[in-house]
Amino acid sequence: MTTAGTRNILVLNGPNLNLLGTREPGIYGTSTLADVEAAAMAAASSRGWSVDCVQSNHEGDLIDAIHAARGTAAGIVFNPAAYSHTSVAIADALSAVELPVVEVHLSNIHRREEFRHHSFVSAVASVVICGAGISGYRMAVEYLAESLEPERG
Ligand code: CA2
Repeated sequence: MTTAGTRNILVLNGPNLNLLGTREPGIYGTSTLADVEAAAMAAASSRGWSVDCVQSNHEGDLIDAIHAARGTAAGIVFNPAAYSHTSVAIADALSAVELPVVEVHLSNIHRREEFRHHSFVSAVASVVICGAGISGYRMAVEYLAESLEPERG
């Protein structure tokens, strides 16, 4: 069951993802951030859940959004973008709020440059989805909704 009846998921996107669909379509596809958020919202609402969508290019703002999720969300779908590979502070914030986290990457980070192969967030995530493009967000929402309400199947 969800805590305090919160059937809400924070969908959090990190730096430069506001540019989605405008550059590098060969790596990230042609969907925009609005498309990503709409896909997550559709997946949630079809299961009776809602989403709060936040994107920031600033590490501290992402940390504040993670802290704020405590009490407003039952889980977090998070593409930390480049901060995945650099930010112990973000990993610590996720650890502190004790919410289930699904880390999502549009691209398969393991097929790319070596510096993208390690993610500090993966160590505190329940699930990691990478390489599925925008579908990864839908899968992440489905996982959280189903794992937080297993009796609903
Ligand atoms: O594959 C992913 O989703 C990434 O998290 C995307 C990050 C990258 O640093 C990670 O290694 C993998 C980059 C997001 C930048 O997004 C852009 C989108 C369009 C144009 C330029 C950047």
